[in-house]
Amino acid sequence: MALHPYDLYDVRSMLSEEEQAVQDTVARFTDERVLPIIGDAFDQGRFPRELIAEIAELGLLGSTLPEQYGGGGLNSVSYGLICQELERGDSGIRSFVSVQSSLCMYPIFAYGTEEQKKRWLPDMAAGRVIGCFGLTEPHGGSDPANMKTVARKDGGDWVINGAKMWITNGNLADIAIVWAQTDDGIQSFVVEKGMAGFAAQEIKHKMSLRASVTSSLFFDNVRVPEANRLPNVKGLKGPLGCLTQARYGITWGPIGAAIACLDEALNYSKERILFDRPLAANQAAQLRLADMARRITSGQLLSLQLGRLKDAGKMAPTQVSLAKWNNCRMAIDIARDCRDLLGGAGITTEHAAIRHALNLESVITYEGTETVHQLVVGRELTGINAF
Ligand code: TGC
Ligand code: FAD
Repeated sequence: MALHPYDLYDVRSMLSEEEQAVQDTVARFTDERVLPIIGDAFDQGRFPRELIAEIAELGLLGSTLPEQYGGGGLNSVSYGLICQELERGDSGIRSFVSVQSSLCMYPIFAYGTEEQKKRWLPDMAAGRVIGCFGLTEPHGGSDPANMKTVARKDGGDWVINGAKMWITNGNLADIAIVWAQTDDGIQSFVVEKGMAGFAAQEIKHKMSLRASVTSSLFFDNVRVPEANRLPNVKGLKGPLGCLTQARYGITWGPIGAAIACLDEALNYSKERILFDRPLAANQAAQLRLADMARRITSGQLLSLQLGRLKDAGKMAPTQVSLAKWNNCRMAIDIARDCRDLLGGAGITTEHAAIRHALNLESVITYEGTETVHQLVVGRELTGINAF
């Protein structure tokens, strides 16, 4: 029996019927709606916002949240498969869904009041309200504890001053989940578009995640009512708790990018005739392709087990760090190698490999750089904090 080239260990057979159905639905969306337009969108530096309504219609925003808030009640493995299939199209599309679901809807769900959940979550699930997540600041994203943005209590309101940088969806967003230092530790505030003193400025000249909006946010005495403070968490564990959710999804996403690249390189190398034989007939080429399949298989098994642990309530942040590190490294190495196997053809966005390789430069950096995740694992092993 022939094995599936992108699923050598038959991970698919370990999925429930519902998980398989979710994967098939999102795969179809990527094939039919994302792949035909994404090369041009990347060239033009444009996030395809025309897809938002369909993404929402498919239930991909807040898919794991309870139905009473507009969510789909899906399990974590299904959410992972959503991320994988979207990133097979482009990391920018997966980023949009990650930020909306894990970084914006999740904190409102986990740290907000019942009133706040009812106020924002159903509209966010429907794609009518878009969010962004402001944690990183210009002076150093790896160390968010050194936060300079402050929120000061003033009567019944809060007044926010500071700046955030590299914020996905910044200029698209209707609301921003903003983390700020207070007299009582780090807290989060829902800052609404149009509030006086709040501005977003798009970051241009990106060579990565070009089909995604990335912005700086500025807060100049922005007055936010107490009703917009998420009251149920204080301290760094608030934003880090959101990051654990998003990083979990990001362990799956790059598997999709890597599969897209391997698919392209396999097809190309079987058809490309060099020295009177297909490129794929050379041992050196097969070694490279086999190594890609080996690394994808390892990544798939890692994420699936992580998802099962998460669904069982047993997932530890260090396990997420290991998988985020492994799978981003796996995918960026594969994308670069596929780009090389395509020769000169690999340098244009007519083919996907270079777009994925460039996107993965962001994916390996955001949500904790590779080094940050290595140091988290190192700390777990040694008991010594090297940050
Ligand atoms: P530490 O001071 O030890 O811990 C503070 C508190 O947080 C708890 N905690 C966590 N909770 C949940 N999940 C985690 N992953 C957690 N890690 C720590 C911890 O238990 C403690 O709680 P408590 O109750 O004792 O106060 O902090 P640390 O030493 O662990 O943190 C250091 C470090 C470097 C790991 C952390 O600062 C870090 O992760 N830095 C990287 C920052 C980062 O990833 N930024 C991402 C910004 S968002 C983004 O990039 C979005 S891109 C999205 C897209 O487009 O897809
Ligand atoms: P720095 O923290 O300055 O790191 C620079 C280098 O130093 C890195 O190589 C790092 O690994 C290394 N380093 C750091 N600490 C150590 C150490 N102790 N030992 C050795 N080396 C170390 N943030 C948000 O809040 N919201 C978003 O929506 C968001 N979206 C993003 C979208 C894109 C496209 C990008 C590129 C970034 C996004 N980010 C977002 C920010 C992202 O999380 C940060 O870029 C990331 O956390 C790293 O921070 P930094 O860029 O300031 O790099």
